[in-house]
Amino acid sequence: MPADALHDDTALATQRPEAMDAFWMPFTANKAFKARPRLLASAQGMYYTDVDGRQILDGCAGLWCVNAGHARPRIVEAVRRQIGTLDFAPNFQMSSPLPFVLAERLAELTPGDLDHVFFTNSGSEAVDSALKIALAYHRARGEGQRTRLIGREKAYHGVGFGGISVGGLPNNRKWFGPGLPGVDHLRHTLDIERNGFTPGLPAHGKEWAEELERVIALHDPSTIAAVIVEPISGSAGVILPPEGYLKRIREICTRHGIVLIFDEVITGFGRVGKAFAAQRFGVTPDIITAAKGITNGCVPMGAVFVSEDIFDAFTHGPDNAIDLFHGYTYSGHPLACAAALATLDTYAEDNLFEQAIALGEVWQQGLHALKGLPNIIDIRNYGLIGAIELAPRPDAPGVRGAEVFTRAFHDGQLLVRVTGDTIALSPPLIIEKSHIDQIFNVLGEVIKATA
Ligand code: PXG
Repeated sequence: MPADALHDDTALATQRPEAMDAFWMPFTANKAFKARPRLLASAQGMYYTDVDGRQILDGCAGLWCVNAGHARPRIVEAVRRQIGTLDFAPNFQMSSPLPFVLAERLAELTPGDLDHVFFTNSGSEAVDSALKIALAYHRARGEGQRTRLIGREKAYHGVGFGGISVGGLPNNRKWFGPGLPGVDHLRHTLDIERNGFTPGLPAHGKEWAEELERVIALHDPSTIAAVIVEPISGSAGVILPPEGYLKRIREICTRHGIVLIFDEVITGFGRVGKAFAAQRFGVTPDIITAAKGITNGCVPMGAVFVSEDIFDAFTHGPDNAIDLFHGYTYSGHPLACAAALATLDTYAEDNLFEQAIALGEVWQQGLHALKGLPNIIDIRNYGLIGAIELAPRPDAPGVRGAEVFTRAFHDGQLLVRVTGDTIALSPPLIIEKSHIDQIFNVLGEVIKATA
């Protein structure tokens, strides 16, 4: 038998599989999915093609990650070439050229002096790495009593034990025991009553930043290591920072010597019109976590960017002492580095970081034109992010949202994200006006058709 008859990759990847039992799908209602699967076979630009040959408009850049659109030639070629050149290289006391080249390139994009990069393979790992770095930083400076971490309600910081501990989504926490000790939470900033249907940043809610002073005082400032926030919460259904809120959080952290971490896994790499949301909001944290768009989603990679001050705290030991007892087999993987470098080139060539501002107005208008359709209780947007919040059915929260999501896919050939009863949108940054019209036409029809 010829070798390719044994293993025809194209056929395997593009046809409905014979059995679907063994793959335990993440964050999925496995029974419902397997009863009516949605299987994507290929992708190009703004569109997926599913296994039935239907074109599906990608309204969420895969999972908030394919910011440059699918199958960009430069990225495809770079990964193809890299795997045949150097498939793996260890990064513990060894390395290869690529992570150094990539780190320098990334440091040019980050705000302030966040010029040192620790590589991970996902956003969850980036978050857990950032929390560990914050704790170790204080200890390295002789402030080892700073062990408390502060997150927020409704936050999503991935699924590691650190991430779910500082995260604020009850379903992601309640199944898994008590989590890290010494964690406290601020309230979230969603306030539909005061801010409902506001285009862009909400006007009300800056005062919630003052809660941080209260929580810090309760525990004593000298015990707090870090505060972690998503500049915009994505997974909880797009929760925006009220005007002035992040600046205030920054001021309070600075006053008390607390490390401020921005989790930019979603907001990084052009999603809001700059490389990072920190730059768009004019607030510089001490650490940024990133992932997703760093490789345009095509090879897993995450990163932690740290300030000069934090990095310096680790470099005072003898030259042969390991400065951080932390790392992953695949930190700085050559394939991910090659993908990331080609991704950064693609972003630059096409000026993609500017798109979310250039198209922001059209996006905002299209989205807010849905106001008035049945069951819509709020619409939120910033950069190329959007959310439509639907009223939950009294007896069945989440079902209306799930129906809109499945109808959009099966009837409207549109991929969106759903979380509870909120439809979230984050299209590739190569989106054009015609796609924007298509997204909101389909969603309008689907929402009208969903009781
Ligand atoms: N932090 C933030 C802010 C995220 O949005 C993570 C950390 C974890 O990244 P990894 O790579 O470990 O998944 C995320 C991930 C959704 C959705 O539809 C969002 C994420 C992942 C899956 C689905 O909202 N964000």
